[in-house]
Amino acid sequence: MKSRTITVNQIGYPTTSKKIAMFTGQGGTFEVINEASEVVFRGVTSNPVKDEVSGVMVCSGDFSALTTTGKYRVRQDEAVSPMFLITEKPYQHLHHGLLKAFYYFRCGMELEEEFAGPWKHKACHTTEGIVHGQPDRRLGSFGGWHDAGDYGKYTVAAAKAVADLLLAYDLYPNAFAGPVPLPETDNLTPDVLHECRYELEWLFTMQETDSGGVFHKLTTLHFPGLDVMPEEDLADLYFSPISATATGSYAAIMAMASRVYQPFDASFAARCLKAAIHAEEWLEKHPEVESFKNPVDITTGEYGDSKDIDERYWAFCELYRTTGDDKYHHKIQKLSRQPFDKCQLGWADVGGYGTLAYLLNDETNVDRALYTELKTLFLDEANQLISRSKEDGYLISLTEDEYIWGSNMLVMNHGMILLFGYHLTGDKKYEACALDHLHYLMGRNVLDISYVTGYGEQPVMHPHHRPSVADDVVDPVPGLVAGGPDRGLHDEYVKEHLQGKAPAQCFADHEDSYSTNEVTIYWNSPAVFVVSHWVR
Ligand code: G3I
Ligand code: 9MR
Ligand code: ZN
Repeated sequence: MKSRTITVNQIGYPTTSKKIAMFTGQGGTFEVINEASEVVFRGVTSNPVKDEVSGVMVCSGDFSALTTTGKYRVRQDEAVSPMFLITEKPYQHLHHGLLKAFYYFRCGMELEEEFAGPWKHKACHTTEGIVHGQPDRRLGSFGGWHDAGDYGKYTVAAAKAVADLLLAYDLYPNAFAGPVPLPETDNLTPDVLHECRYELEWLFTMQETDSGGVFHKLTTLHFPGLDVMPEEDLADLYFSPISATATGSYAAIMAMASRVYQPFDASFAARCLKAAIHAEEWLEKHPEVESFKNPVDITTGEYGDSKDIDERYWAFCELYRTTGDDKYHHKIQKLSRQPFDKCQLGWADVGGYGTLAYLLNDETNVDRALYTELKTLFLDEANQLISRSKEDGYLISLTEDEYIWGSNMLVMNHGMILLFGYHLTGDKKYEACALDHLHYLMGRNVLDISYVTGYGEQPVMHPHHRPSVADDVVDPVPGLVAGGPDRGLHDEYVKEHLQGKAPAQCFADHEDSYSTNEVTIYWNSPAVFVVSHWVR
């Protein structure tokens, strides 16, 4: 790392927003220069403070007063920041790329040059899956998105990703007005719904027809090598056993989809609702379920989760919002008395999605006391994110112990919580803090890196993403959000290279670092949500 860096959001800043650059090392006077290297702004930084999570002395320089559209850099002595834009809507291209990433994650169809450009490849994973433990039972389960840098498909991960995209569409439909374009683009149904339907159609195949229970995942027994293209990954596919967490989040996402797709395709909406209700019936019949563990011969991602109460809560909240049926309301009233986290938006902790579904109900359909309680809880969470961000050197809310595997998901999840804070109150402090989280993701961080491939002057170049490693294209597939710093040093590469680093520096832009530099659908999806707010 350079001893002195000036970091910015490498995409840019909206014209009327607060514009801050971060300086490591000493403070003092700084300048903003335009493309012709003319000085267009002069300012003085704040006093440097030691930021423990980032491991540096850091100070900030405010150039909010600069509102002329243009391309700029911040300069201080010999140090210069990456280039950025000031314009009314700087994030449209980024939004498009983050959404297009889902197309690149598609399984089971050829990605044609017309849509995929140089990242085209043949159809993959086109054989039936074997139900684990029942060698003669094979089921078709094609399509959907690969989870990540690996080619597995996992139900709980899928549910989180689709939930974020559908929530983004729900709150910000105008952000999705234009075509991506996709093979399905018809200018009738928004492309984001076409893209999610590709995943939902696959999810239908994960539900066991008779029982309504949902298989936890569909993967090979082991991860393939890093240089294997998807169509070359020909090992047998296995359905891992049904789990309560998979079934609960499946019920929730299907109920949500039923509501969102209703205006566009009533028969698809009806299929979604039927699937949701069938899954919910399985949950009813299975009140106590052992948590999912990988069968001994399967070593792909476990997505283990010891609690299924939050998935059940989310399912009831979505079923209630979609149907208005009191029987679901009673379940929510009962379950919500239990102690579990009702604000998280993870793949394991999904209580926040349930809470949001409840808070987005028409106010005439809610239990006032419960509504107020949940709203207060949610806003308290958002307020805490703001106080933590104020104390952070890079103005984000992550505590030291939140620099975990996939920390960028937390960065964007927190952005979502803050934007819902804004939605529920209209108070701009939430919006401003959410934007600071986006600035971190796009480069205003201690490593001076844009965590989105293909976006920004210094983006991630070597993600742990099999297609990007195995194809002959220099640039990685664009629009992918990398996991980000993980202070647990969970892979061999970072164990060897990053010992003793501060939490926010525990990241390596190296293809071997699967614990910091992999990409996943559910790290992209909250980023789509957050960016949607500024392109609406
Ligand atoms: O929640 C605890 C926290 O309380 C504790 O302080 C912290 C200390 O390290 O750990 C936290 O748990 C971490 C957990 O993620 C949080 O979600 C675990 O250490 C960490 O090992 C775990 O990582 C998961 C990883 O799989 C390994 O299981 C990631 O969340 C998850 O995103 C990732 O998912 C993989 C799939 O298995 C396979 N496909 C790719 C995907 C992305 O890498
Ligand atoms: O490549 C795998 C990655 O996609 C997974 O998310 C990760 C989860 O644990 O595991 C990676 O595979 C590694 C395996 O776990 C351990 N040996 C090295 C593998 C990477 O080359
Ligand atoms: Zn595939």
